[in-house]
Amino acid sequence: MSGRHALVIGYGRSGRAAAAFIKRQGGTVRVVDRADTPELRAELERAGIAARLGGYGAQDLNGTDLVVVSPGVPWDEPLVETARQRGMEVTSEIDLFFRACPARIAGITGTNGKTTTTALTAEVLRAGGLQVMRGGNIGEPVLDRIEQLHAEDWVVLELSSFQLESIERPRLRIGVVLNVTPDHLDRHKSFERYVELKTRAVAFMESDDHAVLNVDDPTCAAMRSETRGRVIEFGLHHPVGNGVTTSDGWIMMADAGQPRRVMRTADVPLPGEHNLSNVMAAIGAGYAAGVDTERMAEAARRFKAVEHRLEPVGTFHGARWYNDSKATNPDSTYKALAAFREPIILIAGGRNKGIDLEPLARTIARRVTGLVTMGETGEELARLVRDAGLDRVERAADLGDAVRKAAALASPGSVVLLSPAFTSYDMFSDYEDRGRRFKATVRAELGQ
Ligand code: UMA
Repeated sequence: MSGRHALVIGYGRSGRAAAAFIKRQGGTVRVVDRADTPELRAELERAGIAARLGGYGAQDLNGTDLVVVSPGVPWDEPLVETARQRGMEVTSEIDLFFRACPARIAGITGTNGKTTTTALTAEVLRAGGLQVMRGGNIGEPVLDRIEQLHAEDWVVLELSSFQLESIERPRLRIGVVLNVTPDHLDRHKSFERYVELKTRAVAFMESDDHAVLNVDDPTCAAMRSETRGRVIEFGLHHPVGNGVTTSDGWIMMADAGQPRRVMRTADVPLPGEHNLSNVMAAIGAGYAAGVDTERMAEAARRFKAVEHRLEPVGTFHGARWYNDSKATNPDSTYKALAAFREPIILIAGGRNKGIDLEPLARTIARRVTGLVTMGETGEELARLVRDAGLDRVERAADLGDAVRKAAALASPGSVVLLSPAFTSYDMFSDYEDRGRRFKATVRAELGQ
């Protein structure tokens, strides 16, 4: 980076890590960001970084030879396209990481379950005595920690489609693909393009790498023919040749020899079949890294829910409340709805990413006993769910109102679930902000 003049577009978690790395390596950094807030200004000043805030344009490329794009900035953003046309190098925090990382990288991607499986996989590998750094889309940038890594270490990365798009050669020693259903179509334009980006997680492998693929998902199963790596399958509903399966209440490892028991399915500490599948994926990754079966089982048994993914908030007036704010697409909400047998009061709604609301409305009407909607899609979702036959539907003005209305619909023994099915950007700064405010509001409104 010495002698390079970088322009970082977007000064969030990823941009901050990239800027710090480039400066440490002897390059100069300028930042542009569409936002302009006193906090952002203060932070840039503290870091001693020159910036232009409140927007950007072609003039910001003057004096630059390297453009670092944040994941939230479209890869075909006009400024980025102009940089390419001018022959400048375009990269990202995660791309710079892949280029310079001395350690082995295990990557987890898929539409849903990435964060839980990333956290689980990191625990499984650690239980095997391996040195592990966890990061990526899970909210923990890695480039600013790259100097801590050694060749024998493992990096366990959650990889989003935005990140996979921006990595020139995403070679993974272990690549896990959990599932692929329509998401982020506003950004990637077509489902085909989205699948193509997810496939990059296994497309750059060599023959001693491992692709861990969900055979219950046809798109993932088809990736078998897109990789040179060895395939480890996992599946609950389809036969597994070499990999992780279930039989008679046990998670089993089926490889060349006799299938071996790993752990009881009843000992999986997270609700729902999708979480059983996530645990099986992490076990597949652990197997690829050579972790002992008993160690893997121990790590999975003691695993705790990740914040904002079916995270228990507490029991109030006999109803159990859950924060599933990470559900930013319908498929994630379907999985949450399938995780409980109890009557469900659902809180949903937010900003739409170009998804048809009708199938969601029909599933909600069939599966829940009461619905409270909020945010930009709130009105339409409420109407469609009523049309699909559910009477107990309320429209909330804000989060506090949603919590009070859901509490009024709940009864002892029911589950109250925030699983919005849409992004949070209409009312909150991100899904974490939405989840934390939800928990605080529930406790303030209903706690003792
Ligand atoms: N910004 C612009 N122009 C834009 C978009 C954003 O200037 O067009 C600015 C914003 O004003 C802000 C900054 O860029 O100041 C934010 O950058 P960012 O949106 O890339 O967010 P980061 O904080 O850098 O977080 C990113 C990932 N965000 C996105 O992919 C949107 C985080 O994933 C990730 O955890 C983090 O890097 C560390 O790797 C979050 C996410 O929502 C969790 N991911 C999506 C998902 O999971 O569905 C893909």
